Amino acid sequence: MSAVAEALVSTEEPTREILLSIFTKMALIKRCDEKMRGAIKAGKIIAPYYPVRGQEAVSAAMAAAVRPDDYYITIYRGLHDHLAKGVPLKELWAEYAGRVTGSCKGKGGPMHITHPASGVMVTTGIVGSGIPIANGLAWASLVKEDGRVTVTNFGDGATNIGAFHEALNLASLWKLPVIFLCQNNLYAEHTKYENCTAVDNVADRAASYNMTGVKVNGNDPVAMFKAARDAVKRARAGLGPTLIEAMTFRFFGHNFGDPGDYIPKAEFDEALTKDPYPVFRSLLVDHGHAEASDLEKIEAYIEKEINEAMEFAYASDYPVAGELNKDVLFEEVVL
Ligand SMILES: Cc1ncc(C[n+]2csc(CCOP(=O)(O)OP(=O)(O)O)c2C)c(N)n1
Ligand SMILES: [Mg+2]
Repeated sequence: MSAVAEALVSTEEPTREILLSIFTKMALIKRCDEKMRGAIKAGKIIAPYYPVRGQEAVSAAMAAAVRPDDYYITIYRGLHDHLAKGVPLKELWAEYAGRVTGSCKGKGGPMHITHPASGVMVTTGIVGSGIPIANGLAWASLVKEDGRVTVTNFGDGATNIGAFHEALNLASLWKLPVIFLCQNNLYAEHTKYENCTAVDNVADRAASYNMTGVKVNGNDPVAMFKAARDAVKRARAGLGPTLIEAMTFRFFGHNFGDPGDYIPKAEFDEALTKDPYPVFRSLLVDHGHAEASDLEKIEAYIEKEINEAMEFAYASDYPVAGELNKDVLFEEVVL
């Protein structure tokens, strides 16, 4: 890291307000994931779903470090990123349910959630494909001088795709305001990290591209927030991209229906002891940041909001066949 970049690294602790905003987002993500799995089981939602339970802290802390107008790209396992970045609950839930009131009018579904007003520009099911698109958004921000930062979220498996390497090289060369956020949950589908990746740490790959690489405990919201904040500062200061490797774990299978029985029991049990939600919840109370009753109020509010969003979604219509070819091409580009 250059001396200028190092000067931007801050040891300042996040304020109580930031901690509670991260907790609120984590609570929303956790409960939404639980309800989504319940809704699929009950046949209320018929869609592919990639559970996010266990990865709440990465998304919640990253989102606390960016501006509302910053850009996001994420993947099929994206519910946590969508919620953290602020896609409205009703539009999100309606899109999962394939209804006209969804963020993509019910035509995209969970694999393609897009909501420019909250900065979520692309959600993709093709592993690694969102990473170079982030460069395009970041390049646009440089040209337009809008000061925005683009965060692209992807898994550990995506770092073995060519597009990842090409994108990191170009982003570093052009000093693009991008944050490459690898959510390393140790598995790519059913394959363990070390069985498909030649380096011990994804973060080490940053060195090949003359870029800052940081490995962080993604289940620790404070550590994750600090790493995210530093990366955002570097990007906004014109110092270019950062690769963050956030270590985390997913507590359910790759997709809904996968029992995840390829994960050794000892590894799973060990990960459960580090479940970010209960750990952070206790920390907030133990360190005097909140009373348990404050957190219960937040959880009750979230429960109500999600229930309302579900009712809203299920009461909405499905798109009609005539909508099929609409919104496919955007013909006029206004710069
Ligand atoms: C280019 C491409 N190859 C393969 C797949 C099939 N596939 C879907 S998800 C996945 C695993 C990706 O793992 P990772 O990047 O670690 O993300 P995670 O699912 O763990 O969040 C694979 C191989 C795909 N969607 N796209
Ligand atoms: Mg993975």
